[in-house]
Amino acid sequence: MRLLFPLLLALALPVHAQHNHHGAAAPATTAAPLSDGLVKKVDKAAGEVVIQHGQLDSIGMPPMTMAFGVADKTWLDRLKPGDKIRFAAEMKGSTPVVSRYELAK
Ligand SMILES: [Cu+2]
Repeated sequence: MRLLFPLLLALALPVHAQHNHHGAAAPATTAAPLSDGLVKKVDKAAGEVVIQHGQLDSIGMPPMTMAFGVADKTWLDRLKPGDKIRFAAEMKGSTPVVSRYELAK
């Protein structure tokens, strides 16, 4: 029993630390954090914007270039290829959607 306890403690600690880290990275009281993105293409007919994005923790995505829907279709008139944005993404059903964004300086 004396040997087992420290072993269990050692096994339990990393899990606990990970849990705390996750909680600190995504506080429940604030909106999804903004991630960096570069607008590659705007497709008004499809209602999509193709964004080269960084890590998106809100929808569990590694950096890549992909199409997103938009929460507000008027954004498709404002965004243009080459725009650097900071944006939040969320899943709407099975579609990743830009839920808000701001132009990056
Ligand atoms: Cu992606």
